[in-house]
Amino acid sequence: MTDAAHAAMWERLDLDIEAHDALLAVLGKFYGDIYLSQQGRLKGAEYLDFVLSEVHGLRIKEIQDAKAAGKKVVGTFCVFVPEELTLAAGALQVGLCAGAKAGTEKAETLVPRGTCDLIKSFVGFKLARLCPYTESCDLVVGETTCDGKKKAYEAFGEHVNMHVMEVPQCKGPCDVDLFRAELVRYKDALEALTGNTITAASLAAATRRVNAKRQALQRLAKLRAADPAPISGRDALLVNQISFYDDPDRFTAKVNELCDEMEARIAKGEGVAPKGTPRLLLAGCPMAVPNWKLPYLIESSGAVIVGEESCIGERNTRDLTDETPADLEAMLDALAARYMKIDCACFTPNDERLAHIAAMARELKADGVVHYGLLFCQPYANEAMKVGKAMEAAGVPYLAIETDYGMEDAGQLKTRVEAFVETLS
Ligand code: BJ8
Repeated sequence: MTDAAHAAMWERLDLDIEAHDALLAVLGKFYGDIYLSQQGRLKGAEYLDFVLSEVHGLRIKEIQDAKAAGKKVVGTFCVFVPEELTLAAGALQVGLCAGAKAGTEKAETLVPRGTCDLIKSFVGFKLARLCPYTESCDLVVGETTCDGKKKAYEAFGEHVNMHVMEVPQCKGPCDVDLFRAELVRYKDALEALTGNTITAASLAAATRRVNAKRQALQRLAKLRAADPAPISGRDALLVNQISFYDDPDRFTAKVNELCDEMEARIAKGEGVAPKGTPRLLLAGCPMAVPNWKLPYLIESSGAVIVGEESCIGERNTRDLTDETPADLEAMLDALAARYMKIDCACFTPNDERLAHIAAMARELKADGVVHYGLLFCQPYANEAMKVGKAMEAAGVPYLAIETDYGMEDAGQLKTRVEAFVETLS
């Protein structure tokens, strides 16, 4: 696509062209500094570079073409929204979580200042007309997870066509029933939006596609147990970030190709950092594109990240949906069972998350755990303390970091990370 074709498409989406150009320029520079400067990247990373370079270009064109062919586009902010149902209705699903400071002043006219940057970012991107994904959506799906999000959706819903799913806060049998009922309500909303009926056959096919994507990501996650690490944490995070935007089948094929290359690299004993480089597991809040600050600071401080315990990581890919049910009702049961395993900090109690972090640290041979909390995020700030105690009990060195999308604290964070890495060397 030419620059002129891109610009025409963005104009049709009513983006603020000047501000959008400035955003892409900053993003390009940031990506160059953080990604293209890496040594020993996999050949398959060229695909990641291409997708990122076209994240507001070719992928948006594909989405616009699909819309012109009659498809509907659904935007989401949370891994509780089942892509299986969206695909079964013949719609496209895209992640709208935003990982950059944008339109903050405008966002603070809709949500309080003391709101996490993830929320302010998606509100800011909308109000400042900067996100072609948001502008492509026919329906935006929110969810009642943390208080910040559920209240923000009330205000956000004045600007987009919105459906909010209720996610329970506990995991008893009545909570599973509640979420099962919410799946039916979402299914009804999708059918009304698309005019398509979700059948057992369409849901079975969609479940296989989504499972295949998660299996490819699981395969990649497991290969990171090798020492030396076959892929940088930055590239692995990018793979997970792209999973929310890319065409699911193409993405699955590309991740499997990347895994083939990683296996060949492991067989040769090669990696992105020398054997013995301190290995860290990153746990906590999700890191949406282009939130790469902390991974960059860690990997430029002499350590390598070997796993992400987050929704843009294993919390989203750990569990598959049972493919054995043959009728629609049993398939919805299977979906409810699968999604209610997600160990988001919005649940109480949420002790399984502590066990998952300890197991990941063990399996990935991590030398330490870094907990990332977004400033003003209560659920993960509370759990950061519990994770610290659990890691102490497990004898795993631990560092808790709270930060936002700004760069003001980068120097101070780097000093803390370097000191932590030093103790592991
Ligand atoms: S399932 S982690 S994607 S809710 S950082 S907005 S929690 S104040 S993102 Fe999440 Fe779904 Fe849970 Fe995952 Fe609130 Fe915290 Fe902000 Fe957060």
